[in-house]
Amino acid sequence: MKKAFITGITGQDGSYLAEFLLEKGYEVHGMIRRASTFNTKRIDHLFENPEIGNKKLFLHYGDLSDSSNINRLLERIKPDEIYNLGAQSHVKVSFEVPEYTAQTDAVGTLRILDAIKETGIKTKFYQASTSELFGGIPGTAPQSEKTPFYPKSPYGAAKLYAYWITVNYREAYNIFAVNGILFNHESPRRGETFVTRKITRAVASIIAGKQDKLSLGNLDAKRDWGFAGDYVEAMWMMLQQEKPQDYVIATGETHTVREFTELAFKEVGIDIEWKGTGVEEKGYDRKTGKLLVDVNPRYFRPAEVEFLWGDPSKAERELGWKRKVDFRGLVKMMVEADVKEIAGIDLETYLEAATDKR
Ligand code: NDP
Ligand code: GDR
Repeated sequence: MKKAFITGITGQDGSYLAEFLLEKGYEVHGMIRRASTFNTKRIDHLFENPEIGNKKLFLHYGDLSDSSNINRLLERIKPDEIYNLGAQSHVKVSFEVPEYTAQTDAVGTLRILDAIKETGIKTKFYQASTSELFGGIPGTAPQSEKTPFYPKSPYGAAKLYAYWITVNYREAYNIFAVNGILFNHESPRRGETFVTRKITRAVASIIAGKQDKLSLGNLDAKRDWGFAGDYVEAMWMMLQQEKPQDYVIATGETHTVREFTELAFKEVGIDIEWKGTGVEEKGYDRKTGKLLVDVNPRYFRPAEVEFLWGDPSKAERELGWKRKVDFRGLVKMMVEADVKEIAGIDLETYLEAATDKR
């Protein structure tokens, strides 16, 4: 039985990857941080299965800032594959905590690579690199493995170091280490402060009568949004290759934040009216079925990545990877899940009831 070690197992991708690897018959070890509240919500369901919890899935306390712990864990577990998904992953937050972001996202990656080198364990290493490396410079899209980097945030700069130190340890010490340069990927498990989930939660909260207003930042930013469940498969595929190489993973489509918002609200029959900054009016008008969305500079970033559009052709050609969920399907999946969770109703049932009222 192969053993995998995942940092960031409690996050969106970590939870999907753990499921995927368990399904493939792996023994999965995950690093979790000690927190004052429960932080294992995304993987609790796995522990409920008596065949998995503490038989095939094991959690270990640790932190990417703690080298001695990382060394000890790797020496003890001796994983066949390491997936470094742990990170301070919020771009806007990285402007507020740049040093911490560098410690975790940049030096944290070095700590694992150096632990591999020093302990001499035979393992393969996956680094969660990102489309934020590209910075969305005009004229560079669609972005591929050959596109020059130009990070626009402390997060992007930290991930740039992590990218290059991964390449460097591969070349210098012959470690099987790869970068997956993943474009934005989302799911019903997406963190609630990322824009897609903020929007789909707002859809559900508004129809449930728990929220009236929605404020967003840059509506014109373009992102290549895919489904996280599809993307974790690509991570695994990269580690099954003969030679370690870096790959872009994306859908090859790009959409604005505005389009995502309109599509998400359309799923529940709400039309949007866009307003400028400082709109004081009530957001959702139940009589007209219209929602006023305002732009709040609070959500702007000191520097912005305006345009991301990935070219996944190398991964499609060499890994045989292909995304299964398209943009529409992703929006619908997220709206459905949040409507169920927050409004406590199936989307279909809600829509039927709404049609009956009309
Ligand atoms: P999440 O924010 O959902 O998860 C981040 C994980 O990292 C959590 O498990 C978190 O633990 C853990 N973590 C944070 N800080 C530390 C630390 N100091 N030591 C150990 N663990 C830590 O991110 P995603 O799942 O969305 O992303 C996974 C990885 O992929 C990240 O590295 C991200 O930067 C990168 N990425 C993500 C993309 C996306 O669109 N989702 C695209 C490209 C790259 P806790 O639960 O305790 O907070
Ligand atoms: P991103 O994701 O920065 O691309 O990083 P996020 O969802 O935070 O932002 C996407 C775009 O939407 C704009 N935006 C807003 N963003 C947030 N969070 N909240 C808002 O209210 C809002 N309004 C508009 C942003 O300005 C931005 O342009 C994600 C993370 O998962 C990273 O870890 C990962 O590396 C990249 O995707 C690829």
